Amino acid sequence: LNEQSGEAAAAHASHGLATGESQRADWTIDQGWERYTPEQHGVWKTLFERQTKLLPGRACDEFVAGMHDLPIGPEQIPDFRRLSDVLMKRTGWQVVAVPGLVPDDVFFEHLANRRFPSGHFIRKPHELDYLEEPDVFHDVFGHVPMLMNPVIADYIQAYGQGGLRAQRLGKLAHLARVYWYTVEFGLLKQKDGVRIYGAGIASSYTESVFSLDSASPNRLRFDLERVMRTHYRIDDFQETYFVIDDLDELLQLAHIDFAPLYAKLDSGPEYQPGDVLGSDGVVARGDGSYHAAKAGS
Ligand code: HBI
Ligand code: FE
Repeated sequence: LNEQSGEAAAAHASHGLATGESQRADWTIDQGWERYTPEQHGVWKTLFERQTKLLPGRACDEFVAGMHDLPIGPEQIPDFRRLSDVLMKRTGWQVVAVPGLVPDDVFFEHLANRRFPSGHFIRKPHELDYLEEPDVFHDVFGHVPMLMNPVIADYIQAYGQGGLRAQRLGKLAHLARVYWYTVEFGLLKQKDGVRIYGAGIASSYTESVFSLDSASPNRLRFDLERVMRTHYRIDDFQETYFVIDDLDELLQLAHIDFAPLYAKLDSGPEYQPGDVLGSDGVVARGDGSYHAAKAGS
């Protein structure tokens, strides 16, 4: 979840293991569902309720449908065993618990085998709007509903397989940008307007509003090579969101041989997060006011 290597990030994962918990070679642990305290379930409830109020008319139809069919509700942090039972029947995916960020190769290996690694911990009451590592609210509320969709299910598996290849070719940074601008921060054009499908947006109260309603960010048509050349922000709202026409556009990506593209990326420009190019399909050009105000203050 980081433009540097997940390796470095995982090394200072701050959410340690409770006594008696043990980590397997693939970094998975027991979720320890019985160990969540009433306060922790309460943080989930706060996050769940405010996000559920916000998402109608903002999240894409596939997100809403996935959420509807899963055992996810306000009262308790979901039990991964019950989520996996439903997911497995629908798309063959499972949710496995990890202590936080895991090394890139470990992450990809899980995805390639249709296991979604989810942080088992939940953010503290004073961190509701910002945290560095993916917790159970981001991973389960943000990602798991989309994994109920067969297209996303295949796309994320392909990302895992592609990640292992990209690592061998030294092109991981470029591939990670595709994940970032689709699975995490993607927007989708629906008949009735632009909607959210990215988990980083869908699990964020403030960015759910910013990404769709603010005049500040650019909303540009997704283009694979363009995205692979584009840096992203990990510490603040995105300056640019890339919009796809439908989820099938992602499935096509899963079938492209990236090797020739990686070779092409060895030369040519890199773009900054806020750049708009003459060749871009502009859905909405942002005025950049949000980040400009921050830079000036
Ligand atoms: N680990 N648990 C977890 N979740 C992620 O989203 C994640 C990770 N490790 C590495 C990683 N993401 C990214 O850096 C890769 O997608 C490149
Ligand atoms: Fe994520």
